[in-house]
Amino acid sequence: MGHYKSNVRDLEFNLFEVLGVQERLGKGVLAESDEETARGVLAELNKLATGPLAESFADADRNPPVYDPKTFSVTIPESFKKSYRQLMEGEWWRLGLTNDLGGFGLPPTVQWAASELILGANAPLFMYMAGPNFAMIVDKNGTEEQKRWARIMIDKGWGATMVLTEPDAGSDVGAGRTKATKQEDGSWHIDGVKRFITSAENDMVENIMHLVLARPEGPGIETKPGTKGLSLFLVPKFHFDSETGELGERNGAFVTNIEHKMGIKASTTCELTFGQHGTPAKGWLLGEVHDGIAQMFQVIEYARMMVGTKAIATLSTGYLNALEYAKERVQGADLPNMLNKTAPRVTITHHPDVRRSLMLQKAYAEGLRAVYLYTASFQDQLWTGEGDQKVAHGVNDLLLPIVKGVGSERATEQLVQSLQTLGGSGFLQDYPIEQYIRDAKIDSLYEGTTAIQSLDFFFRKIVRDKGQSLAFVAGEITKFIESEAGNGRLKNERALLKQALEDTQGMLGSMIGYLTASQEDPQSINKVGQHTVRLLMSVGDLLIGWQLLKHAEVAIAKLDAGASAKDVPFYEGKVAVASFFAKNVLPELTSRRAIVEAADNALMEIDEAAF
Ligand code: ST9
Ligand code: FAD
Repeated sequence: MGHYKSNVRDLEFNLFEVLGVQERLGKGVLAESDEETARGVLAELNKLATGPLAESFADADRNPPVYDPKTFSVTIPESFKKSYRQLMEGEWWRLGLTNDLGGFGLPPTVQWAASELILGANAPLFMYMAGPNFAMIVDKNGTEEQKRWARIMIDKGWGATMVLTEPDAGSDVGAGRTKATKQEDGSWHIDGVKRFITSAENDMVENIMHLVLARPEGPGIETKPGTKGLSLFLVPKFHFDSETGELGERNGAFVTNIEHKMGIKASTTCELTFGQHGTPAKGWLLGEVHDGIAQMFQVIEYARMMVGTKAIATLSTGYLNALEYAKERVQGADLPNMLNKTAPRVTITHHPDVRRSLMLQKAYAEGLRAVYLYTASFQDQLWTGEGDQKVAHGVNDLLLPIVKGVGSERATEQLVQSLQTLGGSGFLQDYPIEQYIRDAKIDSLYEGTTAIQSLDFFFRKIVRDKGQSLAFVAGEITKFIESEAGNGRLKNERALLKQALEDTQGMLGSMIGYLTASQEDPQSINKVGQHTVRLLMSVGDLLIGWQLLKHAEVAIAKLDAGASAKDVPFYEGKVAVASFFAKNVLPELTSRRAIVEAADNALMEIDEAAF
């Protein structure tokens, strides 16, 4: 068996027993798919993920890609190439595409559930495979000619990259200095150095299309500072025939270094230099409009969902590996027998602290899976055009920083607990968890750090939205609290959820107060900034608690109706984990609220020397 332990049962539970995705299938753009097709996709991909895709996971970590500065090229390890070939031959790159571009006709919920399997087995494979997804952005925003390029990118399986970051422009993308100068033939010459660019070089694809943010300049062009002054350029590694896609000369975008990293070593992280090695780096303005940051955010929104799902996928396999180990590892006696030196030794699942930790890992793994699939259910509405599009748009936007920010933070935190479950063995490379921790840490950093997610969440997704999307979600939670969910068995838990909702609303109320006060006292906004991550994580816990209880409601109904012997432990686990989370985590929100309500600016007044 490979390292990857998937959870298809839980994916199917979310899709078909909770979200009712099957009701959407068979109509409109989803006319070609039904429940059986969706289940079939998960089953087939699961075989590939747990087998051939997972196979190169450790090898590509121990024998990472090698960079050759003489040729600006990278050699990917053979084991990884083999996994990649199998993924491409299975045509899994069609998963996220719209029908007109050759997609499978599946909704985002099913796409993301399927993606979890690839991301959990070997995430860098998913990233290298993203070229066709990037082509969708080219198709959506491009000129007629660029739409043809999009088809070529897909047909030829080209790679693609998102190119924002520079040495002095990370979180602050608007500080980017890479410039673009218009040429007489309508193309642009790009000049600058970008860093940390994922998949910018590899020897698995014949060409790579870089989507580059640069600042246009030249006669008649108004140079604007910040992100609003950036435009998005298509810069291919090799020039190509616009009709046939046949490759031409090498373009002047060269990978001049790759980073040596803590994890996801199979994924190349490249310094990408434009126009500084004797060959101009030619680019073409996407759609012939200067709207770079908004266009790039179409990519970023997808990528943030992907990063969150990657983190959650890794957390889930970490938990399942820890669980398997715990069920077999015999150590010590039951606590009630602790003084009896001859008492029978038991598996560590008998120890209360191991149980506590495993149940918390399960809660975050399954709760966060529910949150990302709930988010995807709004993407389904956008995909099919059904339902209130304004609400779907707003709620999806609201939840993305939760999926990405909370998903990555909790994954990192709980994976450390998964390792702990294995004791000293967890520290060894004989088990996958140490690599999971190394590979998942990046998820709280790229695509906007957690602090950036929290600022986005508060200022853009709540304040700028006038709280409308948040009010919609709070309304859904309230309906659940006021329902009879659980047939009399979730009363206490629903009361705990009610308190958690009030606590989060209290936190938010205080922060809005600090923001309003900043009109008179500009420093007051720093009180908001000290607590945006706390708010993000708290809303995350609230949503997890709610989703787990919704799952418990479904599970109780199934148990009451007489579930099969195989399903009974699954449903009992759903009830247990929801109750555990409500009792053990949700009450923490009360103290977090008190902290926010008592906020002052003492932290901001401390002299730097005192740190
Ligand atoms: C990276 C890659 O880290 C890591 C992994 C790569 C894996 C690649 C492969 C997989 C991906 C495949 C994707 C394929 C695509 C498929 C698509 C299919 C459909 N939402 O607040 P302002 C926009 S890459 C939407 O003033 P500042 C908006 O236009 C590096 N739009 O910002 C706005 O204008 P307006 C990642 C948003 O203060 C404008 O920006 N780096 C959002 O100027 C200005 O907004 C980062 O993520 C949003 N949430 O700049 C950078 N927010 O207001 C992190 C902004 O008029 N830093 N816009 O609407 C930030 O996000 C900063 O907050 C900042 C601040 C740069 C936006
Ligand atoms: P900084 O922005 O310098 O942040 C440092 C610290 O300060 C962080 O803790 C951050 O949260 C905090 N901070 C910064 N600003 C604020 C603020 N305003 N408020 C509160 N806290 C703040 N980029 C691409 O363009 N394309 C890619 O494909 C890509 N892939 C990557 C792959 C890897 C492996 C890595 C490591 C990075 C990749 N990146 C990529 C870059 C990545 O998106 C950035 O590293 C990230 O956006 C953070 O920028 P930074 O590293 O410069 O950190």
